[in-house]
Amino acid sequence: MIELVDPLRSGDRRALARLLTAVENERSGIDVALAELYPHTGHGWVIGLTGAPGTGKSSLVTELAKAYRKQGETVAILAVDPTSPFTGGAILGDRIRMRDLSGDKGVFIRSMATRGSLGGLARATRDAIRVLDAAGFDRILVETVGAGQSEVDIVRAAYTTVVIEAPGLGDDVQAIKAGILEIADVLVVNKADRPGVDSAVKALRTMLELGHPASREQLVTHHGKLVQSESLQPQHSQDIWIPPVVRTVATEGQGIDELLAAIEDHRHFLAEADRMKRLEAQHIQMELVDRVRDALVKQLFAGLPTSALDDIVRQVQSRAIDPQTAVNHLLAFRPVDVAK
Ligand SMILES: Nc1nc2c(ncn2[C@@H]2O[C@H](COP(=O)(O)OP(=O)(O)O)[C@@H](O)[C@H]2O)c(=O)[nH]1
Ligand SMILES: [Mg+2]
Repeated sequence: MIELVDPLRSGDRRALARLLTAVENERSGIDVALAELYPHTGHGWVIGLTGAPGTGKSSLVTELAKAYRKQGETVAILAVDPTSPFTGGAILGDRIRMRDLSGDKGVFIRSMATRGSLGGLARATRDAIRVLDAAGFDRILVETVGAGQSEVDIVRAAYTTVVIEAPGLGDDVQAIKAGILEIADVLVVNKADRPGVDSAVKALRTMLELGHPASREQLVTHHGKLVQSESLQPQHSQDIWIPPVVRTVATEGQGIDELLAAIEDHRHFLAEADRMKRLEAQHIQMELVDRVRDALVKQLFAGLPTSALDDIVRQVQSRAIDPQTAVNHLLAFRPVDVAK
């Protein structure tokens, strides 16, 4: 794997594709390659785009990519689908949608599906973004289906998070809005050619007004549980960013300039007063917590014979011990216990 890093850095697309496959499949040797390319990351602007299926994410991503290309910037698109165990039909639709981009050497499109746990996907997404970043792309667009946890995970990797809504998708959308607002840096109401767009925009604006500044502070507090460092907390009230609401018709390229401008405004906001540094520090801390958690779980279970686990399960089942006591036993378990 490590021999792919130099070709990756000099623009070799096959090396890029192979490294991404290795990330996705958690191939051995990928950690060494990721360590090698890490110093070359931190340059591309990572934009997360999330929203319910059918809101027009892929269409918008395509339009954004075209616009960035016009400005002479290179673009990588990573479509992450936590709901699909394989890259199937939806991606075919995306291929057709994104065909305007095909043949352009300044664009790279890749989709990634769930393999194993959601946690595994979050990790693979972060690593894939780093590979694309080290490959030198100016803009990295990450599309994820709005499926709860994945939205939150994308925030941990993206600098600017765009949440996409569309009118007429039903009331369940309404219910998740409050949660979605907390992660949005830019809100898009796509399908502005459809009826109901005015009320959708109005509803969002109302929720934003109700939610500010409290909801943004909640987000920080929520992060604060993981991230205890003082320096990561907002220093001033002007640290609060109010997400703009942008109307678009992705299929006709309408509102794309406004969306581009909103993303750029957010980028400038982060560039001021060390905000970017603090955001990145937050991301790194959360990532380290995730990785340590994964590593400890793996380490613990690797050292635990199946018989010992079976035994503890039986004890819980027979009500001899409760689950938390069982966890304490598991945590205190040493391989030497078996030898005796
Ligand atoms: N009327 C209308 N249809 C749109 C618009 N944007 C996307 N669509 C259509 O909505 C469907 C879903 O779009 P897609 O980009 O695949 O959504 P995704 O599932 O969020 O990625 C496709 O048939 C698009 O052509 C829009 O602004 N107006
Ligand atoms: Mg899509």
